[in-house]
Amino acid sequence: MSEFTPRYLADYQVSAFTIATIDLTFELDDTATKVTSVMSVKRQGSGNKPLILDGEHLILLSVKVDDRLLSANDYYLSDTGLEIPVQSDEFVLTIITEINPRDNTALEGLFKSGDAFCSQCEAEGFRRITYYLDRPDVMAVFTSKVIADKGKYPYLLSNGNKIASGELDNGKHFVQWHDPFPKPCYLFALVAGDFDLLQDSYVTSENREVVLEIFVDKGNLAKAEHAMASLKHAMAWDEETFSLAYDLDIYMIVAVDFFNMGAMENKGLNVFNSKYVLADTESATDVDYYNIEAVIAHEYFHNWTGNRVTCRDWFQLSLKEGLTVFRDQQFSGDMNSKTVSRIQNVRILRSQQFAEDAGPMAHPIRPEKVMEMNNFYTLTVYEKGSEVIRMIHTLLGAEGFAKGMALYFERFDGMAVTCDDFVNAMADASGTDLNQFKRWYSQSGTPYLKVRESFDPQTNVYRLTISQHNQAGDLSETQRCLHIPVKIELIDADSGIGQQQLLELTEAEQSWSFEHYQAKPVVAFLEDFSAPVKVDFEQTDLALEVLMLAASDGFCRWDAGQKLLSRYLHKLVLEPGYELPASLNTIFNKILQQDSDPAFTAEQLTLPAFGEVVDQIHQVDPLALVTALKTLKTFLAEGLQEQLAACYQNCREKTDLSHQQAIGNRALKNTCLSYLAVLPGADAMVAAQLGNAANMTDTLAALNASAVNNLAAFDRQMSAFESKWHDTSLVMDKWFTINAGLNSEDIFERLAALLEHPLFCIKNPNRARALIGAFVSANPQYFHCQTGRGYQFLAEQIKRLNEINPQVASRLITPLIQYKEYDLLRQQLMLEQLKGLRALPQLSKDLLEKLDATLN
Ligand code: 0A1
Ligand code: ZN
Repeated sequence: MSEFTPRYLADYQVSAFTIATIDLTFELDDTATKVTSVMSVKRQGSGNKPLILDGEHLILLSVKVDDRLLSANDYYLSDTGLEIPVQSDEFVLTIITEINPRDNTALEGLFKSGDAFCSQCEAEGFRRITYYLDRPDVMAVFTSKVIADKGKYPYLLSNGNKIASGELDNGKHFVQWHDPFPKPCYLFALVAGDFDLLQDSYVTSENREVVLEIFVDKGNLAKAEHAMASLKHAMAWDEETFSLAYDLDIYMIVAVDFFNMGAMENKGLNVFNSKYVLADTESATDVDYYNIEAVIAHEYFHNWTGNRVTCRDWFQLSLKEGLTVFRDQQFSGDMNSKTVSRIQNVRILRSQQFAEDAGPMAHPIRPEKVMEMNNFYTLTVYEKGSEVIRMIHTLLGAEGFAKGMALYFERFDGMAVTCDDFVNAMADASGTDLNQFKRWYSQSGTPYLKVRESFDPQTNVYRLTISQHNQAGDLSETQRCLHIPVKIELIDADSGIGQQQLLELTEAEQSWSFEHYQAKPVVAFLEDFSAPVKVDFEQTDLALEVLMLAASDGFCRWDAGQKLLSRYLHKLVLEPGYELPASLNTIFNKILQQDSDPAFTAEQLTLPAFGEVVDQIHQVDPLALVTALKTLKTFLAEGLQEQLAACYQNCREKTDLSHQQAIGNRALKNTCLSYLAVLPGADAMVAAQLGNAANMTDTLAALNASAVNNLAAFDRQMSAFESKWHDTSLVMDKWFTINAGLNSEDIFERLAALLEHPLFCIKNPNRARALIGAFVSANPQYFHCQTGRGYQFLAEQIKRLNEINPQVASRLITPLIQYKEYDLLRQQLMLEQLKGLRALPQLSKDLLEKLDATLN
């Protein structure tokens, strides 16, 4: 049970004991909360194994087996748990512990978020509350009584339905909750505080009347409206799409300021990072609104995919996360532009997940070895996991997939199961063989496809050959052929008519022939990004331009443009004086003039992100890439200045737009602004937008343009913004982020001052990420500067966070452990910092796992 030993999927064993019910009582206190836990425990199987409970950072006050109070000689206590050598097969275990929520800066278990008490138990936080079998396959019925001062904590919340409440002595009160659904302890939640409450209701398709409650900090009631509307949309969508209705009489959401992740799906009581709840047009951007809708839906969808059917063990995390991300992506696509939503998914995958899959922490979507589970809430498990589910959806079709979902719930409702169980349900319900497909669950790395084409004008036959490869080049013994759905469209060069087809690649190399073509067709490859792969397909500029305008699939139209832009970025990196062709301006002018959804046009005009291109160029010099991006942007801005200005003006003048149209219009307008702002004399334009902005989207776009181009008025503009918003925490996060992206030589002095700013608080994960994380991801020019100062800055902050909040520290280290993506100079500078961190005396398990994977 040593703290630093890895665990292996192959070692899974059924628990020696189960817990059918747990009755908890919390006597809340900032530094000495008393937790009484009464459990009915039962041995599973034969033998007389001892009961080994997990527990960390706990003070044990007493242990009782049935009526017998144990003495210290009756059990073994360690830093990680409590071992009780019991003989009986069935008994009542009563444990009393004491915990210190105030000093819990790791934000796992029970902690204080501002004035409120709040819990976070996934993955293994419940063991910081009491001794327990902290594993997802132990499912118990929870009853929880919360006792606290009534004045300070008028709301006492936990999972399920309220069954009792009352007054106590000394100004205290209590509320008792009962959750009828057996659940693993990672879904337990407790919140106590003084909030404003937004109430609503929803009648499910099964005619259940559900009370909906959103708890927010006082004064923020109006900012919860969008979250509430999103919740109701999600509830209706899941009924319509998968016939899944909500199952309790109450659904509660609490927004807190101190939270490591986005949100948590605790049964009936979701806890949210306030960033994913609070919004009004003045203080939140269009992207914030979109993300709130997506995260609210994600957590709601977990009620079925995660809570009703949960994971057998943590290696199966993608069972619930990949599936739930897929569900929230489908929902977002239905609620907004499908194509633009899909483009956003792919951007994240390509710029971040591909790098993770090529780095030292690469793992299959179902990892096989884990030291710190919190390190595996990754883009791979979530985003690639969702792509894997999407491929099943593509192979089975929407109907086959829905049947698979129905069978999955029929078989496994109320159980803790595996990824294989899910895939088997999909296969059985649809009659599809998914055995080879299952390899996606055990192979890491991004596969890439080599595509070759030939056309025979004699026979009019067009032939497409696709081969699959892994990162290392060829498929090795351990990396076997995957089952890959490849959606294509063959576009007839003359008529522009397309023929769509789903190809199933299952071998190392396969060819397909298409007849009756008068001339070689143009191929839109991997429509809708039908598989999470890289593609090596040499298409001419001309072919890409045809695709940009004529492919039926919006994703392919966008992707062709990205490929064209990446091609020229590549050339600029390798040959800095490279002269860009005028044809680029011609085609992007056509894009600008097309009569298309403005949100989509904005995506087509947006250059590939730094991270996307890093992934495409071997050991890239990051500053050469920064320069290439600037050169390309300036080239397009100069070449299209008039048209961009006209489009900008046109967007500004548009009124009478629907809500959705207005969002697209702003996206296009602000994309134009980001080009125009690189040209001399942009100051007035940026200042005018800032002066006239009626919403946060326009304000931030202007401030960002000011920061990226280091405009003269930057400091003045930021001061004015700060004066206006200093009391609004989520907006001040944005202020820190814009500051971190400033393209100015004195950035390190500025960062030092920002760390000392009265509103900077490293213990608040949002704030830490807003400054440190934003500098690292949005300011490549200085993060990667030749002196290594950027890396040093990051390492210093990670060192501080290692002791305060290991999860946040561990996420921030990502760019350093991916050091092999960069040139040798950066590699050496990053390694220096990594080695320094490895030598820290009190290294957390989170950082240790990543550093050892990187340095060994
Ligand atoms: N299950 C949540 C994500 C989550 C995971 C871990 C946490 O703390 C370590 C918190 C939240 C989700 O997918 O939304
Ligand atoms: Zn999730």
